[in-house]
Amino acid sequence: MDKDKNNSKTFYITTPIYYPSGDPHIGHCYTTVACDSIARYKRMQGYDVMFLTGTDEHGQKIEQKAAEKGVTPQQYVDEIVAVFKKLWSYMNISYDRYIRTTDDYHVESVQKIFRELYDKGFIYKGEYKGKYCTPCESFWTESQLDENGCCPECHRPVTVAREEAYFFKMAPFADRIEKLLLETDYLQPKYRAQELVNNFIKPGLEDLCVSRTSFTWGIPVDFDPGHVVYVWVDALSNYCTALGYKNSRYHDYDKYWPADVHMVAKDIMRFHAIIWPAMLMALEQPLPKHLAVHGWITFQNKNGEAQKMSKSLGNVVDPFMLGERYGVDAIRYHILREMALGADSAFSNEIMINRINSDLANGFGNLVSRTVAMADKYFGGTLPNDREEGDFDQSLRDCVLSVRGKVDKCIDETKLKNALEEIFVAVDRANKYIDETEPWILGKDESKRARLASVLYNLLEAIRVISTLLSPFMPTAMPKVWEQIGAAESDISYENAGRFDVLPVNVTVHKGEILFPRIDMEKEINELNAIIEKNMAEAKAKLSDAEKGEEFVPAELAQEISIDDFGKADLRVALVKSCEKVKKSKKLLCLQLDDGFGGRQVVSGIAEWYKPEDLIGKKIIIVANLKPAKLCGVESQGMILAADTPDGGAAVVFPDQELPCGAKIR
Ligand code: ME8
Repeated sequence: MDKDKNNSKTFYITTPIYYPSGDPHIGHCYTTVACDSIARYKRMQGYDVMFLTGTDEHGQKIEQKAAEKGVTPQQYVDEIVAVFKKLWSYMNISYDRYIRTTDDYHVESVQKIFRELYDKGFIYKGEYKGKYCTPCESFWTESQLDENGCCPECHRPVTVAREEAYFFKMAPFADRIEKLLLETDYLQPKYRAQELVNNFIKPGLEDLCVSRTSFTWGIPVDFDPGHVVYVWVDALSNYCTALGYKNSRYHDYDKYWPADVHMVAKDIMRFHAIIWPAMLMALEQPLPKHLAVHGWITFQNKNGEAQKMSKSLGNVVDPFMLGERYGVDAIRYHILREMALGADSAFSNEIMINRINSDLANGFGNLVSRTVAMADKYFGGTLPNDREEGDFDQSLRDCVLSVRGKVDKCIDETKLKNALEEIFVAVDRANKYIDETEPWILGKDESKRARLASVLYNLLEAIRVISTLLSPFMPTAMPKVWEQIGAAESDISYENAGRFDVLPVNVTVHKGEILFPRIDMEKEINELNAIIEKNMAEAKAKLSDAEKGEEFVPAELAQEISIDDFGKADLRVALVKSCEKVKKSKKLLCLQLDDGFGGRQVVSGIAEWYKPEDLIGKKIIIVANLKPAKLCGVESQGMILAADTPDGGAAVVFPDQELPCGAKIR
């Protein structure tokens, strides 16, 4: 079935529907800003675009969170959905439709979908027994669990679940899905296809549990009370129901389906790459054209390590706060420019500020302000009619006019980082053109006025093309650029981004505010670090012991040993007499100890978590009979005991401080 295009080109793009189980963060922003930029670009190209986002509001996790807060699940999700919508409006997200899985029309459609799959024999009743991860709302088979027997996605412990349930048969679709993944360009990036086939299809696709009886916050299976539809059938259907599939709320299904792009992060790739196509095959509906999978935005802590963003660690980057400080477009630019399709990207305040300063303040912002200021200074704002072509003009034009085609290709491949890189090649070329043509020297010579006018006009034209192509990515700032360079609305179009000599010959510029002010790195970093540290401390204090346990996944237990084996380790109490950092190492401290046997020196990799003064005068525990070793050239006679902490750090074990030095620990 082909889209009914009504003589116009259509384009349908979706974000995942997000769980309203906590406030949105910079990770949610990434997918949404990326889809928004593509949607805006496609609109600019003349497509009739449908851009869908929304919230996935059912499931056990929401039910539990609402109960903890003492509100109904509906009240709970209503409150958080309002924050999501506020953020999207703040980030200038131009979605065309917002679906909530609690909307009546969606509920109606999902019930019909469930029944159709049942009537066709693809859904049957059985008993589910398996490993279930509550936070991820996912069942896993034994072979899929991680090396610690935990959830392969979030690495938290799983529970054994057994209950009557409906199942969706996957086997009939295995061959077609394998072909879809390996032989078409459905999955982007393609290299993930083989991994999916090896991990899930080759071992034999298992039937999918599609109903639950252990909680009630879900869409009821209308022909079997007590069962609610298991989240993935409910959630994935949203992409169709939002267009009016099996409901009468909307009537755009024939127009927009199949989707051109579903964009998701790798955590939910499996569901979109295998289960969703299988459901559509069973319903005899066309398959989406592309599934674009990106990596995680992790948080880079001050030791440079990447951490998962987690509310309970307090390291969740708040997009409202960043937008207030640096402007929404600078944030949009930064996250799009850093994230390569497929790979993870660590969010770092330093990288963000460097990026804003170098690309936006010094690169593009400076290009605009210098050009406008010179047009103002030398011609009172309005360029004269005289022109004189010169060296470098053609090279500037060629470079600027080559950008649109390259960006088109990147957009079609959902490679937004590359699209921005291509545009910034033209920004650099234009800045170089200023250095080459030296307009400040031309300005001193009355006989060079025509040449100066040409140089400034060419720069204004370059800025017009660049800002048009940047506008889908930075929709708030670019209209301010157009105002400054004197571009009329008709000058700013996709067609005109492929042409030069569009602005009127005697265009008038208007000096305006600085588009992207330079950020004082040191001051900002100190302030941002203080905010994060405060959040982390608050989050830690807020956690109940149970939650701390939930976050922390202990390392796997080592192989069993005998008491004799243990007896071989000689553990002793020792006093830290002095301590200093090992030169040339960020991680090592060198400790001088009183071990009750004349003293010794131990080197320990705890400098990231302890300053020397935290340890001096404290009693600790050492492995006293460990063979000496050299660390960074410094001899270590033994090691000190420390425990893993939930945030990936180490905590030194302090014994009773009254114990004498040399006391043996058994
Ligand atoms: O999975 N980095 O919802 P969800 C990058 N309801 N992207 C991130 C991110 C991060 N740190 N954190 C979240 C669900 N995302 C289901 C989806 S779809 C039918 C149902 C983005 O709220 C990313 O797009 O956990 C990821 O796929 C999505 O949020 C998951 O959001």
